[in-house]
Amino acid sequence: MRTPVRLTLATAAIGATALLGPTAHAHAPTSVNCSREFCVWTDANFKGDKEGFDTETSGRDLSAKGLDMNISSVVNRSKEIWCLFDGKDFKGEGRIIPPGAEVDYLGTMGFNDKARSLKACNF
Ligand SMILES: [Ca+2]
Repeated sequence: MRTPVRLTLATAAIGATALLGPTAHAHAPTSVNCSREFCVWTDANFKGDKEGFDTETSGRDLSAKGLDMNISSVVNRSKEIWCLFDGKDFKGEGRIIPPGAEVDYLGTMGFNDKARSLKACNF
């Protein structure tokens, strides 16, 4: 009886992988809606890999998402102020991204590929 059970489990795993399809990214796909939340891209002009954040998924460790020192554009469609930091754990030099801001190239703020952590920050 054990062998048929194992075969069933293996089939289920393969099915789940196939469902992700060729466009799946290496990191887990975001569940954040970029029309309402804070989103970042690895390239300028909102291109490249995308990741969304809400106040519960603030990126203390951006390296886990492959974003460490790689973010080049951001959009803040949340109602909160977001802050980018060039150090881990919200330390170092920072940049403020107010609600409604669309920054197509962080280099204009002197911050291209510099962010190592980010969060919604209230002053
Ligand atoms: Ca980049």
